Amino acid sequence: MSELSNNSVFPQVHTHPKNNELHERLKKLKHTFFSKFSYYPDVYVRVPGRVNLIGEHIDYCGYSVCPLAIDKDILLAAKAVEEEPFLKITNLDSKYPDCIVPDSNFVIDHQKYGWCAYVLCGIYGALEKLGGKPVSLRFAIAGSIPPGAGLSSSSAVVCASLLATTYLNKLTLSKAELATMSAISEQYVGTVGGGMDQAIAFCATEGCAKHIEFNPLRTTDVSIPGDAIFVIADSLVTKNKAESNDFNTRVVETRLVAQVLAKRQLITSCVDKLKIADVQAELDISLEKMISLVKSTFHKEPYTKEELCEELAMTKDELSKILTANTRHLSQFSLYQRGLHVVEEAFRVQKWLSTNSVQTLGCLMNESHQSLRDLYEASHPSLDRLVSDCLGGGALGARLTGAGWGGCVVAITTQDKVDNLIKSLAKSYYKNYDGVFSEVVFATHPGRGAEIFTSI
Ligand code: NG1
Ligand code: MG
Repeated sequence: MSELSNNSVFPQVHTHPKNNELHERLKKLKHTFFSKFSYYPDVYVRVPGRVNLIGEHIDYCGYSVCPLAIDKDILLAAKAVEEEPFLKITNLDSKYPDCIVPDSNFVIDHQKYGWCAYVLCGIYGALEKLGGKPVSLRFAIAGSIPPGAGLSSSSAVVCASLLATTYLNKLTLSKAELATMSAISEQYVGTVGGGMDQAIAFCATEGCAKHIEFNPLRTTDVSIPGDAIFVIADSLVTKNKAESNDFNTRVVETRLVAQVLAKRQLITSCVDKLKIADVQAELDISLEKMISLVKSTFHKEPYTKEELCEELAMTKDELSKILTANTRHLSQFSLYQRGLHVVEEAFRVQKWLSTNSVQTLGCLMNESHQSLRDLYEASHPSLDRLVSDCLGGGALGARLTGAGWGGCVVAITTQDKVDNLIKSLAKSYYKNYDGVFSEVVFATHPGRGAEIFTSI
């Protein structure tokens, strides 16, 4: 078994996993596959979930982020077959119903396909790259990433599906290409996310966090300083991003921030999907200057469509092109708050990369959470309570991770204090919780990126 370098091309096939627990899970998947489809898989892929340490809600603005891969993952066993229907999918967890897709001209519809829409996104992304007729596919999936918890279970499914489909269709691609394709194809589910989740899924290095930069995608190992340990705690509030417009609302508000800044600063190359980082690059100024610029450009009251049309010298139809299908009806946009969060959070990433002090990292995480709560309005009362319980339990910092509105928090502590933090959470936030505690609160070990196995 080996890892894939960023520019290395698939297939780089590993025979079987060295890790026993993983081997056992893959064997179980193999047998389920056989009992379902009456033949054995050709290939197995494993794609990890992630926790984002700092840099939240800024990847889709073009700014860099710093996640690490966790050891919870999505496993997918796959086989190419010469028969109809085009696709059959099964999941080891019976909560997720099987799905059959007759031919490869499917339309991705989250309402119709439910969880399988994410599998279809990955297949669709791979088919876009493929000339000619694709092979029919049989997939069996098993996941250990809690869904809707901000640990990127959806992206892991998309990446696993895209990777298996490209492999079975004999496409040879680099990790960066696979990550970029997966990020684009996940958008077919209707949310206009950035590329963080797919980039860490493919490019993670064991033992390190990653600094991920976009346009073009670049990843650099970030060593975790001193004896720092990150603990993940699930608020148990789930959020399905594809079923609400909260996420896309934030994305379009940041696009509007970019448009207004560009207009005021007389930037002429204004495209519909202009990002805040593009404006900064055009102006060639520092993040400190961007922070002042946002503060001096926007008023704190929400902007109406009429005001934006006037500000941008646009018609309502032109303004609509900047919005998404599920945000076109909105009448108010909080530009000051969203813009300020983005540039200050990008600045926190910069400071994060230049410090080795665990205390400073903790402060940056606390500031990030406050900003996500107050400026970005992406928190939830339960997340705020969990963050405060983490700090009460001795963490040096804690923040919501992932898109928010539910899901997990990530806390930073040191090796000697990790047990006390976890015990204290058991007595505070989780005192009435009767599920498996170790599944909802756990220390992370930065894990490997996506892998392919051929013999189980
Ligand atoms: P979640 O909802 O946690 O999977 C989303 C986006 C990321 C990033 C974060 C917020 C997708 C697939 N993922 O993650 O790109 O924008 O929110 O930092 O849309
Ligand atoms: Mg997700």
